[in-house]
Amino acid sequence: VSFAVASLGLAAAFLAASWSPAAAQQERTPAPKGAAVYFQTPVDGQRVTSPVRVRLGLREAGVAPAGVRYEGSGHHHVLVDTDLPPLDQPIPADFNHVHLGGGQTEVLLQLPKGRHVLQLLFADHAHIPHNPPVVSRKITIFVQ
Ligand SMILES: [Cu+2]
Repeated sequence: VSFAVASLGLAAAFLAASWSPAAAQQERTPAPKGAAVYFQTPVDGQRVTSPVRVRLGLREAGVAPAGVRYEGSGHHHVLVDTDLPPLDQPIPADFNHVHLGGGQTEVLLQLPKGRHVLQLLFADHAHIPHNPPVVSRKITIFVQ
């Protein structure tokens, strides 16, 4: 009896593993050739006041609102004081991950005083980063 229970436990664990989100992950959208994102403002090391007006630049790709599947496009995300999220799933939506889901190319960020690190990450209609990811350098700003 104890052997049967153990086998069932293993079978259940195997099923759980094979149905995990990682196993069911979607195929990532290929990055548009030559695509790049960068900060127009602020610049690295800049002293700013909140709200911080962040203006984004994009090369060799188009902007489309979240949910709109259009070849060679995606929408912007500003990462605030965080490292890159997992690249095979939708980018989280919280204070540290700001989605410009309407297709905006600039955003006002409310930031507490102090040092902050910002980075841009472009992603497809489903908020999943392209393959390879279209990502900017990190910049550091100082909110006074
Ligand atoms: Cu998004």
